[in-house]
Amino acid sequence: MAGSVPIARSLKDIYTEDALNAQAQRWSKLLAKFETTYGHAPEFVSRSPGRVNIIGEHIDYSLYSVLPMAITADALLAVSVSPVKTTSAQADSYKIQIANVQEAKFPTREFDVPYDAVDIDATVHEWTNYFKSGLRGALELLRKKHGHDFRPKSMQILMDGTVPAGGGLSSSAAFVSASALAVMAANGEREVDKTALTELAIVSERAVGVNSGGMDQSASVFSERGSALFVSFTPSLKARPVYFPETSPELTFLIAQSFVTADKFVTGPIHYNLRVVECSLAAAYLNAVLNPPGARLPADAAPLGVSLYGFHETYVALAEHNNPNSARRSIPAQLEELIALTTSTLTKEGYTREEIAAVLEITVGELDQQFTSRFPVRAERFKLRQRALHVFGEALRVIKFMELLEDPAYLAQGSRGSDTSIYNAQLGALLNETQDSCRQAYECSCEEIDAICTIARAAGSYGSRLTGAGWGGCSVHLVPADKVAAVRKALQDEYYSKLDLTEDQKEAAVVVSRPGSGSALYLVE
Ligand code: NG1
Ligand code: MG
Repeated sequence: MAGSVPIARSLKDIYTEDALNAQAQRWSKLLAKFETTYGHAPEFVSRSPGRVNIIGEHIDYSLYSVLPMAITADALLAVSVSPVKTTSAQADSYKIQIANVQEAKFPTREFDVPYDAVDIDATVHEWTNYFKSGLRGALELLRKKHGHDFRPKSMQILMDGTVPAGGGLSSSAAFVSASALAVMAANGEREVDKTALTELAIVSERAVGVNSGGMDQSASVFSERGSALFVSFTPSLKARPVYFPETSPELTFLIAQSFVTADKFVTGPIHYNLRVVECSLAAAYLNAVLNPPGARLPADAAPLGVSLYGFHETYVALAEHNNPNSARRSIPAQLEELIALTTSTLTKEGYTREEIAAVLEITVGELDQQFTSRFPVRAERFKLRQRALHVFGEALRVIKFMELLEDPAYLAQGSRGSDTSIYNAQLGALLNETQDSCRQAYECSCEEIDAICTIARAAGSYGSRLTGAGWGGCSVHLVPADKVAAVRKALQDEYYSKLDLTEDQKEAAVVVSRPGSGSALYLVE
């Protein structure tokens, strides 16, 4: 699925049939508002969608494979390029003018950006930071290609985003990917390589203060209409489409909001960034105990620099030093072995900095320097065992889910029109196990999401779980088509009716999403 980001000529190239009408209206409004704002039409629109993760939660930053799919909701950036200013005052900068269709929430900004650096203040919560992080990443790529003296163009931008922020559908990755793509296109690149765009969006998003993995940006850039996306990160980033089998009853993915906003920017130090650190510490701890002395992992072992120490590298080191047979084991067998080793090695409920530093044979100061300086975290104890067990268990569930989806017996029964409920239910059971593990071992669910899952399952969902980072946000449900109405009604009666929701929120609370397409550039003729 490598290749360049597609250039769309019509909205039919971008959206599924059921979404076309509403999207066409939204696009006309965006183009018209661009004209009234800037006095001329935009040259192009860059587009990147949000995603829902089907299975594989909180394992992308440990470099295990995940299965997300793109949704219809997206970030659109309408853009025109202004001639470079040459007055002496502006000779060493270019200008970015950026506005949003939701002006009240996202105020208009104007920046003179010096040629040599894009400053991002990750300590303030500012919507345009996401644009700037895409800008910074794209410029690095352009400079690699054109040399250090490359002069970026000034840009006029109007944004329209429909992925709810803090809702677990990855508005941030959609915005950063669309921004990076817009900057590439504004600077003359019309053939933007998908892998390069994804990698730069992953690294860029960290400038906003979240030590994220690579699932969201991959899903946003690579997805193809009608299919989910199997993303693997090692030995290098790869994505392939995965088609859901014909089943009877037909399967749908229902996405339900909890309306609990989980803002990683605010809660990173006790939630998301802390989990990344806990995984990294768990890998380093296992390495220190299980591998022979001196078998130090390379710093920043993971590709894309996701974490300082990755579980995968720990395992490879383990295999090389202790048990040459391990290296030849299948991934599921490796994961089973890691689960057993974790259970026997990490026996405490939580570990203090002092305890971990002693095992790593470093000082507490060195530990903080290596693990918690770039993205600060707040914790007295690090729950290494629970986090590691979630990661290995979840990585195994992704493999089992894929095996089921591609099971010839399932495919044969589905295409014959025979009842596939037994298989459907097995897929659902894996989703339910993910939810249990997220709730108990990874502690990234919340009461509201737990309640939504219980209600949906009782009304006929095969499997229900949180999707995305958690601590609020969205849930995803595998529901037979003939039970969608019942699940909707149960959620309305038992959950949403108790909240004070606006009409728009009521409308957006539950959607049945078809797998949508990924990033695109639309040239305005
Ligand atoms: P959300 O919070 O849904 O955007 C985050 C991370 C992913 C992944 C999931 C958990 C970012 C951009 N994304 O998703 O990489 O780790 O949590 O599986 O931070
Ligand atoms: Mg996000």
